[in-house]
Amino acid sequence: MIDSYFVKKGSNCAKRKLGEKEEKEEPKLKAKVAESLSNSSCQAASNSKFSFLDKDRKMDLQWKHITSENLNLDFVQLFSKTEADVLFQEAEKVIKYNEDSKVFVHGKWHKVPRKQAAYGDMGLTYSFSGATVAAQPWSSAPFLKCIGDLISSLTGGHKFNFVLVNRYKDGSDHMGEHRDDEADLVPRSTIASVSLGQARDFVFRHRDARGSGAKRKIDPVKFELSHGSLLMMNHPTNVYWFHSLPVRKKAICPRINLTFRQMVVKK
Ligand SMILES: O=C(O)CCC(=O)C(=O)O
Repeated sequence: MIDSYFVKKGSNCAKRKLGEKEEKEEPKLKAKVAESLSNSSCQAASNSKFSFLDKDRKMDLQWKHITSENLNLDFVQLFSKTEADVLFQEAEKVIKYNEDSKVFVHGKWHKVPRKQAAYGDMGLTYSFSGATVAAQPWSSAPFLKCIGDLISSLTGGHKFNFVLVNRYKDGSDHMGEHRDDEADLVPRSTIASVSLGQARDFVFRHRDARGSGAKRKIDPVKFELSHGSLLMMNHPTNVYWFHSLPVRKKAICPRINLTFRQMVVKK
């Protein structure tokens, strides 16, 4: 159970008790937000603290297209620092993480070196490396639905029915090299990855250029995922490229990553 969240003070993270400030400052606003976000389609009122998630909002975004052989990515700073802070704090308040998640990798069970949760349409699950994560309803964290809807609207209609949430408490938490190529995902669908909190390096490595038995030399593609950024991983990236979030001991603040996905709906 999370009872506090981190705020950035200069280059440090400071811990704040949940509700400490907002309860005193804006109880009316809080009630309004809860009301406006109480169903599963995003209904953030224009005067709420989530008004910047309005999917009809006009945004002047500076997209960067990142390519290499069969790598197809689009990157943008989607949210301002203030907006990303609001989202980070909301995530710290409402997201309920699964306890003690384990994955089966290289013939052994491993404790997941981060925390995980998922939200989405009713009944959806995501299975990878022997683990299955079930979606909690959008209504338990309605701002997530709003973020997904905003991304759909900004990117010409990619549909998302599921979001996987990964929380890295600091730079020792990480994600190993993998591809998102599970059968649960709609083939060729784009994955939209939103980063909140501590900036972390992200690395793509071509499948033919991994490890000591690499068949070819292809440079890895590395960049930083900043607070409030959006990375669109388009087909065929996940066929040819593995990605990872490596350990970074100097990263002292928590980070939350949201990957919006289109899952196959099983009849
Ligand atoms: O935290 C991240 O940015 C990595 C997320 C990721 O690789 C995944 O969800 O498959």
